[in-house]
Amino acid sequence: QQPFTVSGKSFTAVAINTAAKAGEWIKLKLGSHATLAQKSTSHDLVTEVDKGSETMIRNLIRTHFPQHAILGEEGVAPGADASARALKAMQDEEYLWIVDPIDGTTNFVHGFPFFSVSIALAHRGEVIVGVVYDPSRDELFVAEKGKGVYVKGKRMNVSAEAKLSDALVATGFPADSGYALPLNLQGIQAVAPRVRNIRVAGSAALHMAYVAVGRLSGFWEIGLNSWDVAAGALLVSEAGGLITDTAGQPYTLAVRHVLASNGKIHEELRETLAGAQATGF
Ligand code: 2AM
Ligand code: CA
Ligand code: CA
Ligand code: CA
Repeated sequence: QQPFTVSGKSFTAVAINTAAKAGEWIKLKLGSHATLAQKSTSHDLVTEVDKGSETMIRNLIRTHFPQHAILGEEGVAPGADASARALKAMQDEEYLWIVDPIDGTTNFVHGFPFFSVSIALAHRGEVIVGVVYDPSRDELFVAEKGKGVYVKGKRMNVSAEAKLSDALVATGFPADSGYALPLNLQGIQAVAPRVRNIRVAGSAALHMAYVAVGRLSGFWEIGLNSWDVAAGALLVSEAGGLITDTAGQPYTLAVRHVLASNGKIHEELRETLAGAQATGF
């Protein structure tokens, strides 16, 4: 049996079709999102569209692979502890789909066209398929373990910048910024003078996809969850980049403080964050 199929059904094809369907539906709902709720604070939003997208994704995956487990953001109680517990309970499943039905909800709510659908499939804790879909630009970023990254049928690679001074990097502010906000500000203060520029566009998954295809040289963020990172992590590594935690340790599903890059600027970026005590560790 092929590792990327079960009874002739391709995991990747299902991931692609599911992300595209959910993304198209999200785009239709842009500007008319009805019920808006605050999950924990005014920084932490959820709409009916997040929930509808997750339901659609779960149903599509279940139709094709009823025996697979699914971990989705909107199926987990808010907060870092609940997220970590949910992952721990599921990470050893033979097949686990890890889903962020809208990554960049704040952008979606404000109509800022930088949000995505992120779908990953892990086999016994290792990500083997990662798909990030940007409905605003109709761009689908696809990675398969050992097979590289494709966008619109074209093989993609990370960028070539070898020095931080030539790098365009991105970061993000996670919403429950209690402990992360000061770390982020310290990190930005230390990194800004050493890079070409910084972007903070609001979707961790899409930022990582951009690292994979060479539009960004690097990305870091403190306090993410598995569904923000899993698909993007495979995109980055399959495009020839490096994905670790902010201390430089190898990526696992449990990593929350993320450092992704083209590989060449990784150490310089890590050192800069460490020097500013902005790694979250
Ligand atoms: P979301 O839109 O799916 O919630 C922006 O910096 C990134 O942080 C986005 O990927 C966003 O994902 C994520 N994020 C938003 N709220 C968060 C929270 N309460 N805790 C951790 N991450 C969050
Ligand atoms: Ca959220
Ligand atoms: Ca997210
Ligand atoms: Ca989300």
